[in-house]
Amino acid sequence: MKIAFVQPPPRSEFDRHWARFPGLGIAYVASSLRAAGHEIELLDGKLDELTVDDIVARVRDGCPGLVGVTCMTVEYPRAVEIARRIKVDRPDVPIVVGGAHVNAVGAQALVEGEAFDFACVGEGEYLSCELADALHGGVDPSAIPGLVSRRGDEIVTAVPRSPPDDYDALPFPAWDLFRPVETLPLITHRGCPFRCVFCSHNSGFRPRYRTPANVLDEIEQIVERHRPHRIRIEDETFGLHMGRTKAILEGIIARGFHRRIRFSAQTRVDRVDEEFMRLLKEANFGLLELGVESGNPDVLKKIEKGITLEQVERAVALAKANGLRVWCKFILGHPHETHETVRDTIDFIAKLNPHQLSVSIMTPFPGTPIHEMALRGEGGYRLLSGGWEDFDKYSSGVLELETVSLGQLKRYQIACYANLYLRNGRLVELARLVVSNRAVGWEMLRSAVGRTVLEGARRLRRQGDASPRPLDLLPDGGDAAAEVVDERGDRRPRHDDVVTRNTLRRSRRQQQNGLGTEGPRVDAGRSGERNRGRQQHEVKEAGRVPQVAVRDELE
Ligand code: B12
Ligand code: SF4
Repeated sequence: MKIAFVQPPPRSEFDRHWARFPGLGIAYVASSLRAAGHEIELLDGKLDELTVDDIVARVRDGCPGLVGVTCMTVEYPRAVEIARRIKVDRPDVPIVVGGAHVNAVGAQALVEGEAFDFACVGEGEYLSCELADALHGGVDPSAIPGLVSRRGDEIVTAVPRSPPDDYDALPFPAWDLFRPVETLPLITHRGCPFRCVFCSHNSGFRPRYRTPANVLDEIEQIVERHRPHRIRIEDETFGLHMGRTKAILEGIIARGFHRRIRFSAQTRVDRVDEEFMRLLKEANFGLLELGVESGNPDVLKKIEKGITLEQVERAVALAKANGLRVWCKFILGHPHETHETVRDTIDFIAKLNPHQLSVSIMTPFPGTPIHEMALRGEGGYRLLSGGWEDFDKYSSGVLELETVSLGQLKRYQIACYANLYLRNGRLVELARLVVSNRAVGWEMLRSAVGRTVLEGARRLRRQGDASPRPLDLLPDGGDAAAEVVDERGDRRPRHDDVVTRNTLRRSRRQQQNGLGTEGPRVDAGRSGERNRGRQQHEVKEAGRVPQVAVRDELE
């Protein structure tokens, strides 16, 4: 069967910044499908700069028997738009959606995306082959584990899919389908057992490993066939199983890959030691990414990061002493964050003086404890937007705190970067950074200024009144302390802040469709295998469209 895979095009400068990295998930799914005898056409809106129109035209002309779309949360609205447009020309072509967003929301991906016929919840290598075979053979695919299917007005969720038993058995990602790039991703294990409250756990909690020999064979294939400048190890924590990690590093050195290609990786500051750093350097890992998140010890405890500031300082010092470049990543807007804790972070960044820095704003990705806190107004949070397109953690407009407004968070975000370079006398580097990232920098600045002006205007209008209080956004009708405020430039706020009763509106839509409103709660529980199972089971039992947990497109 001919299958078209769609990578949605970028929407913003922030998206464009990431668009140079190819998608590992679809590269894996495509290679499994190809190994099973299917023909793959890649429609890459990022690397090939295809527009939505281009993608729709290519599907119309190419007549695939199945279209697969991948998306993270921020990309989901774009994915929905593409599917809807494809269905206008080709109502007969089945469309399956997968990726981090779908793994988190499950059946809801079909509730909100009416043009999707199927959703893949979990890993897609085997599921996609089973789906393609079923469709090819005219068999009903709805019992395929991990699959959510639309059957008329009904959404059917099959039992959850367990991850593969043997990751060494998967064919290597199909990079030949992609345009050649400077950096290719590689993953040596999936799953992270830690419990940071903001993390999506897209690959689940239980770590599943490939053998070092299998990883090294993939590196060899990449070096021989695709010749990128760098391999970026995408493991969430490269040092998770240190014995195995060191075996991979020693293998890289023993097989001479370190002389042919550069590497980078990310890990936790508590999963490093002197020997690991030395091996990284020897194996030609130029850059080590470390998730630090906050410069305040109490905040680190609240977010269950499980690390201390001392461990951070030690890891950064060890990396620098071994000649590695260090890239530290922070988040502003943690639960109960205050101006003081943010200032601690700003100071800590300057003290650490990493070579590279990323500072994002807390974004409540579905399936995370932060998402649930935001919905309930816990942690001092106020939910500002329910639109998935706002779920970009660098330009995020989704959350603010009662104590620190979004405008302030955005200004602090810029201050973190400025302070790092200015306080450490790195003026030339700062100038270079500003020039080379001017599009993203400009968008960041524009967004901070825009939000600050908006907040100033609101304060004047309100003359000190509090924002309208939360409505029952949770599907169980509970007293959710959350509000949805439309602040996007193209639409006018209804009152001071627009509070949207999306459940009400959705209920109305469901009533019109004769589906009733008392569906089970599909809460965006953690995307770990256990909760995924619970969600799906509930939907299946009720056999009808579930109520939706939160968001809305703010008509
Ligand atoms: C590599 C990576 C990137 C890379 C490459 C992204 C890419 N296009 O693949 C880069 C650096 C570009 C990146 C960028 C971003 N990322 Co990122 N990234 C990751 C990381 C570390 C690994 C992803 C990966 O390759 N996993 C391994 C593969 C095998 O798994 P997979 O992608 O889920 O794919 C499997 C299934 O989902 C499924 N599948 C996927 N697509 C499809 C499609 C079909 C049709 C089917 C059937 C199945 C299927 O099958 C695949 C194989 O099993 C994850 C963390 C993680 N563990 O997932 C974060 C993660 C995916 N990223 C995340 C985020 C938030 C982002 C950003 C949005 C950050 C931001 N700016 O806010 C940007 C995206 C910008 C944009 N618009 O593109 C979040 C996503 C959360 C969410 N709900 O959206 C994650 C989960 C990190 C986290 N812990 O929160 N990212
Ligand atoms: S943030 Fe990193 S360490 Fe924490 S749970 Fe997520 S992947 Fe694991």
